[in-house]
Amino acid sequence: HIGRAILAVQKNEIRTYDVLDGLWTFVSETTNSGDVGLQNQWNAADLAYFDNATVMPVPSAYNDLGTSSQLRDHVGWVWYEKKEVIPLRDSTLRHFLRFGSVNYFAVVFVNSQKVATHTGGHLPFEIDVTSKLRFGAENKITVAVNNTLSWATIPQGDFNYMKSTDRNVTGRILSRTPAGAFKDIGNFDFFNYAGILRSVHLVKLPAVYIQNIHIVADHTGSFYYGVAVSSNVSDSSIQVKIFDAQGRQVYQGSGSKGEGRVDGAKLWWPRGMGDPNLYTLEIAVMNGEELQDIYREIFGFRTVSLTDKQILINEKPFYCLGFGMHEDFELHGRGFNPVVMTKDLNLLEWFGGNCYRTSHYPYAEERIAEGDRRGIAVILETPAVGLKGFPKSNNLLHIKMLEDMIDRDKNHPSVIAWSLANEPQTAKKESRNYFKSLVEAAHGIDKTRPVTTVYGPTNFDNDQTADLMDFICVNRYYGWYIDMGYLDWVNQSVYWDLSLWREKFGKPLIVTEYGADSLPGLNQEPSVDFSEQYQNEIVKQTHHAFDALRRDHGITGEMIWNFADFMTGMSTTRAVGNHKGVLTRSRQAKMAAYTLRDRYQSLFDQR
Ligand code: GCB
Repeated sequence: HIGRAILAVQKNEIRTYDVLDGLWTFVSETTNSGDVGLQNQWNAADLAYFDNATVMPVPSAYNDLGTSSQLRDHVGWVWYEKKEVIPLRDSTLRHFLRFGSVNYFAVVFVNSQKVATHTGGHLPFEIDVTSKLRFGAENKITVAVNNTLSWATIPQGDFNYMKSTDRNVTGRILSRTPAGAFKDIGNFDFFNYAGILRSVHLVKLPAVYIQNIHIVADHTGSFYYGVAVSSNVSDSSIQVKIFDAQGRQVYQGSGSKGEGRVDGAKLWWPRGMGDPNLYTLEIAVMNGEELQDIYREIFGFRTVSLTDKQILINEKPFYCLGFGMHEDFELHGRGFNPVVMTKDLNLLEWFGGNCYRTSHYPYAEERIAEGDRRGIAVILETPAVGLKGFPKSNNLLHIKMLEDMIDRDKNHPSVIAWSLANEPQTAKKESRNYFKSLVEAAHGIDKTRPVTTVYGPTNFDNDQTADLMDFICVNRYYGWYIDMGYLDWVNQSVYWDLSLWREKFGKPLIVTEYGADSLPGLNQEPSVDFSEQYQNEIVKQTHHAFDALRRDHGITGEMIWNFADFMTGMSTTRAVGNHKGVLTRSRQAKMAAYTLRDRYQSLFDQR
């Protein structure tokens, strides 16, 4: 019933879809209520008549849209319901319900019947619901969503009932916490936004339809492709064309796989190295003269390769001037919003940036496609942030998420690498086999992109996995988590630490995080922590180290943490979220933004 959603939705002469975004009926169970809704078959009821029924926009996180801390901090099930009339004229089409991202666990019902369950946020999934629909009538789509995190989820969280702290006080038993109290703490530094976070589509396809397309095109103009069709069709019925950006046909062929060459292919380059030239691969499935299905996939001719020091794009050194980011904004949280995406990417270009990492989960498909068009390189990361334990069951789930991610984004020229995880506890011996299997899985399905992991808690001498990676990413916070206040040590410490990683592994290295919190308008001269000046000085000092590393050892990129302030759970080190943004959460520049912009623009010009 359920499959990874591979191809992005597309409207064309054969394909169409309904967008199911908008206001859905919404009911929240009480926090951690067990499975009350499932047990009482709320899927068979009409949620709109529930006492606590309200509406919730899709796509959006629900957390910040209410007025109670209960909804914001909710742990457990919430229910969404949407009624949709499906036209009779569509009854010959196959219908797929496609979710861009539901965080974390989803149970989907159509007309009260369970059609699928799905585990994990940030990646799309689709369900063939054709046989469950009533054509020419109203249909009810119900989604139960659970955001509980545990050691078995990815990312991992610590779900714990509070241990008994009963004390006998002069004959009376007193407990510190109320009966049934528990904590669910995500093992990561961002708010666990939940709900239906990306668009929902009802995709309408013909009986015989294109399921998957893979295209690999390199800097010499050579390419090969593969097409999967839902039922067996003859090779001659699959027609293949390639068009350039002006719509001129540059290749024609047929068959479910093939290879060829486009003479004089214009290459895809990241910003600053050339134009991000794109091509269109058109796959048509014919039944004699009749067109059965057609799909147009955007791709680019480009090669990613490595030396011992550098990432090369089209055989030229690529230096990443980048950002760690988040999908995060006021009110809708991690819910997709094209307004925020557009502002973010425009600002990234304003800085002179050419690259970002999808810290700490795969970002929306729309954003990756914009990277293709703008020439912004992307390191795509799985949702595995902060792994502490490495059991087999997590490994299988992690591999599935990695494969789903690669299958979704394999044709994007802007995606230059796969990041397996952020800051796993890879000093543990058992992490080695765990990561070995991930590297093999990624290489097994995509031989054209390097694989990396972002290291934080480990060092060059105790990490058990870094040698398995094609290149290495390291997060370092000298002057903040280490040696707070000693700004004049930062340069030397950063140089010392990263040169050791470089020397030991002899692989390209990107510094994927460095930085400091600052509260906008908090000014202190001489600087103290949380002032704009302090953040600005850390950034400058770290840049001195980067210049020396570039000169002596070679590094292949730098990424500030973070592009913008973002929401987190409550903790003593966070004041209404993490303030390491060089932009505020509403995307206004702090002092350090100008330092970063000067640097990125001058390095950008030098290339
Ligand atoms: C890190 C994490 C990132 C945090 C950051 C911080 O190393 O990768 O998720 O937000 O540090 O600010 O502590």
